[in-house]
Amino acid sequence: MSSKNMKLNDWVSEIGKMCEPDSVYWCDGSKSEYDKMIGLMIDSGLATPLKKRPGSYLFRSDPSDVARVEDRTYISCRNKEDAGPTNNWMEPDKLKSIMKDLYKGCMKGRTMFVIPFSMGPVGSPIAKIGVEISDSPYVVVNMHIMTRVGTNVLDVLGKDGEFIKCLHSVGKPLSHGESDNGVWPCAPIEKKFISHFPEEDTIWSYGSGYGGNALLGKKCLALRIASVMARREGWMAEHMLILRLTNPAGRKFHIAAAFPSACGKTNLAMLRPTIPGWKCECIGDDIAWMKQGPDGRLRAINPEAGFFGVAPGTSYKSNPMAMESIKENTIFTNGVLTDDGDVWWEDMGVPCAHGIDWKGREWTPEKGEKGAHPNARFTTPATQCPVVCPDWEDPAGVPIDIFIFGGRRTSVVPLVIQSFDWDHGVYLGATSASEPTAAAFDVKGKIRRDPFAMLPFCGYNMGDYWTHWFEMGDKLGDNAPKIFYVNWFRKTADGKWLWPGFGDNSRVLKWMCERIEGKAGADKTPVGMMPSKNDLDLEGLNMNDSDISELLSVDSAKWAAEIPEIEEFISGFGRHMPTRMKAQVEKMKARLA
Ligand code: SAT
Ligand code: MN
Repeated sequence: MSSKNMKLNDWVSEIGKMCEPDSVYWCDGSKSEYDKMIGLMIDSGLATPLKKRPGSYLFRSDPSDVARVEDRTYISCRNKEDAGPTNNWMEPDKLKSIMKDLYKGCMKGRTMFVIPFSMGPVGSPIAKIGVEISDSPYVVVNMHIMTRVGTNVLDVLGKDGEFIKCLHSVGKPLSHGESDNGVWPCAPIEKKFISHFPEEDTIWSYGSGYGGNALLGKKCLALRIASVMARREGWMAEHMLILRLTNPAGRKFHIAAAFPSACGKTNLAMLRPTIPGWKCECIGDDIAWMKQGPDGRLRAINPEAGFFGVAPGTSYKSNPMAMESIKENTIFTNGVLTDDGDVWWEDMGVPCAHGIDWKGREWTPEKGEKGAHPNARFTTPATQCPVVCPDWEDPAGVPIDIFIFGGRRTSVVPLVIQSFDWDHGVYLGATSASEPTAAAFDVKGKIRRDPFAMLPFCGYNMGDYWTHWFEMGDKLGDNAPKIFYVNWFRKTADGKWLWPGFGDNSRVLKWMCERIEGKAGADKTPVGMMPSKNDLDLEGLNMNDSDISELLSVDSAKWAAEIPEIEEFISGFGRHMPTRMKAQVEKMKARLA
């Protein structure tokens, strides 16, 4: 088979010559194709059917291949400065020559899959088409869930449509007749490369089969490459969830929110409000593409079609809607296989006395090691989420009213702030920060700044990205969403959580909606507009007055103490740092003085 698009056909044959697969297969996105791929992987010992969950399978990856590899991720453009100080860079010709040597014959013994996919509803004016070439059937089935794969994509592409070229290989050729034999195929870490060529709308990934390293529609296309396209074309590609909140009077509000990892983003995306009469529906849990619509408002789509969520910590308490979503037709990677044929992970809210751990070994809790990898994942279709918004696939997108940024701070930062204006909101997004977690990339004791939660995902100079944000504000004018900053993680001096979180976060969202309607009050503080205790709906929470005051307090001295570090951080972008950002820091200093 081939397509009507000569550029695509030429590229497929060029890659075929370089990678030397045994055969080439064009994916049609059908259920039978999905089942066939799963069958292949059951035969090669990579997939285990789960008796307890219809249509669901467990995979175990290689211990060297369990997460995105940021130090092997490159933005490869002609000028190093265009990649900026937050990205790894290599000169495109040099990187391509290194990778061509790796790609040479790398698909021997395997099938090369050609996966045409749409990010966003097929044919939406905000959607983009990609084609991933991969030698991994695991990638094919995950792409089936996470994107829209199918021949209808080729129809939209037509004879001369544009597409983003995504090349992927696990980097593990097989000799004739050899099988993977239950061993997750990948290459050693020093041969892994996740490379982006934003000037050519091209992605080359080698050596990893896991998540965002291999499912190239997600972080590689929908964020790194799309962020560059968005700047070029005047729209926004953001690391944001999208949700719809409907108030008791039936008014709909649309919220897009960016959080760094470990802040409960997927939980918020599937929020169950605890306040009576309010309804929340999920449109997306990870990525938002937004364009100004004909009415001047910012319209958002979720470019993805599924959720690739972190399993550990997901429970009926933390995220009941995710638990409901993954009851069937779900791919699990790196969880525990239980004796009765189910999957399990830490903090799932149910016990597991014995099973096979993510490394394939006998496991009991007494072993003192985690049974599931902390980055174990579920891949599940968005349609299976009981609170998926009926308009989640509206090609026109939903009009965004509110942007939320946030981070994980046990002190200093109050529950919620509204920005004074757009520019101040951009400052809040750019300086969003979390305290270090146990994760390897965190430096002990040092606050980690993750601007707009885009640090690992912005495909160009972060300073220019801030300029793009300021300019989007100018373009949107009065139609621009209002910007808020939240912190669900504040603690008392003796280490007690001050805020219940989860469904009660709806109380904070309610205040935001009422601010939009001009109904709720706010006090001016040096760091932004803030609710007083009477502005927030705290009914039924039983919080004591001193906890509420602490949660809503601003200590100017502590904020001022962080300014030198913020100045150092933003000055790291040199001449790319927008003067409007510098102006925000000066204003902040003056307000705190
Ligand atoms: O592996 S993904 O990049 O898809 C998810 C993540 O690490 O944020
Ligand atoms: Mn993410």
